[in-house]
Amino acid sequence: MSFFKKLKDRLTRSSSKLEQGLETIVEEGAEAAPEPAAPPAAPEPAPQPAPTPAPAPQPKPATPPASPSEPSPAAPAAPTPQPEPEPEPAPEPAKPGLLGRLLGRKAAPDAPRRVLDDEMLEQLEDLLIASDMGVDTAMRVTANLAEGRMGRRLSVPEIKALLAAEIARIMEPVARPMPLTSQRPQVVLVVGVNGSGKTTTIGKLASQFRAAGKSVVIAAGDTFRAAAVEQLQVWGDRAGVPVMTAPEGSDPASLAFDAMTRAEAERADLLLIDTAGRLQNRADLMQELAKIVRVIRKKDPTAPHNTLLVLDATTGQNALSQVEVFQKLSDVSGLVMTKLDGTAKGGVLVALADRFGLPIHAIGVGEQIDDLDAFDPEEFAAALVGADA
Ligand SMILES: Nc1nc2c(ncn2[C@@H]2O[C@H](COP(=O)(O)OP(=O)(O)OP(=O)(O)O)[C@@H](O)[C@H]2O)c(=O)[nH]1
Ligand SMILES: [Mg+2]
Repeated sequence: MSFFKKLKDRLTRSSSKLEQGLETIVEEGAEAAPEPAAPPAAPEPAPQPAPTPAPAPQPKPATPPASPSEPSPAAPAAPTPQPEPEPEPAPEPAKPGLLGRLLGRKAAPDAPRRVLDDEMLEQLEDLLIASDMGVDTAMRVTANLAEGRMGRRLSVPEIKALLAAEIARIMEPVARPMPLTSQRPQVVLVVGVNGSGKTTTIGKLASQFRAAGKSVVIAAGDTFRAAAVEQLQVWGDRAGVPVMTAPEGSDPASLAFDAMTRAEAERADLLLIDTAGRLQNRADLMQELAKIVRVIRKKDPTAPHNTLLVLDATTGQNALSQVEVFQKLSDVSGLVMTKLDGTAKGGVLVALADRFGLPIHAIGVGEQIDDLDAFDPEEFAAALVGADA
């Protein structure tokens, strides 16, 4: 099953809530008879002032969690249509972007339509806020959607397409796989609150990197909870990756140091360090993370090369404050969002992208190894609003 299909199937708590809301909004103000004259809001030459600088020209390899030069197995290198550098508003249908593709599909001609007015915009905004997109982002999305379209009659599929295009545009700049560096080992520190999915994500990443031919060492740096170590060992056994452990309650920094020593001795490509999410207080957590960093820097002053913050989508808006907190505690270089299955708060990812601009490396939609994949903005946007990609 393609990851998009999985994402779409599993993001339904978010998408069906949005979908139902859209249907209600449109039906509520729908016009009695479909005017034959009214052209279905065609993908007019994007009227937006395109505040985002044309998505960087770097080609985006559709590789999952990381961007190795070699393809990683979990990403069957799906060709990602690049948002073509838009030429002057083309007189003729240029290559359709997401919006064009979505709108290009035949909408039922007699689908209910509603004239876009202020009241409808406000309702759309509320709907987006209810999906945990946050007030600022919801306002921005609806404002851009409205640009040049006030007074037009829109159907649900058209609104979905417009929303998806707008969301994809916000997320495009942050969709970046975890960069793979030439350092050996490349040290990846994984942080996040208790239960966000750090250990599971490390297990999935280790398996995927392993399958891509990388040598990996895991440091079970959560010495707080014995179960965490066992959990990692299960993942490690499955993936054939060594897991360095230490007795419960021992110093995670010294474990990290030992793991670093081993990873260096074995010339491992990657060292993934798990950390505890639950500590008595923030100061303790900060101290613990700082000590881990200090110690591994004795071995490699440039480490850690990545600090991944793992966020649980079901916490909704709370994820925003977690980013703020962890940016103070550590040098967060990228995000992984887990548990997008099972939440009606998927919009929070849009808010995160809009607010922080931190790279989103991967998203998790379940508990199995291949339930983690690179973040693709168009697919995510389509899945979130319940459209086909
Ligand atoms: N449905 C779903 N569950 C997930 C996902 N990622 C992780 N989980 C589950 O979330 C729970 C917590 O995951 P952990 O990986 O233990 O989280 P953690 O951050 O290591 O937690 P602590 O070690 O307590 O700080 C586990 O039951 C995982 O199976 C996901 O993408 N989807
Ligand atoms: Mg854990």
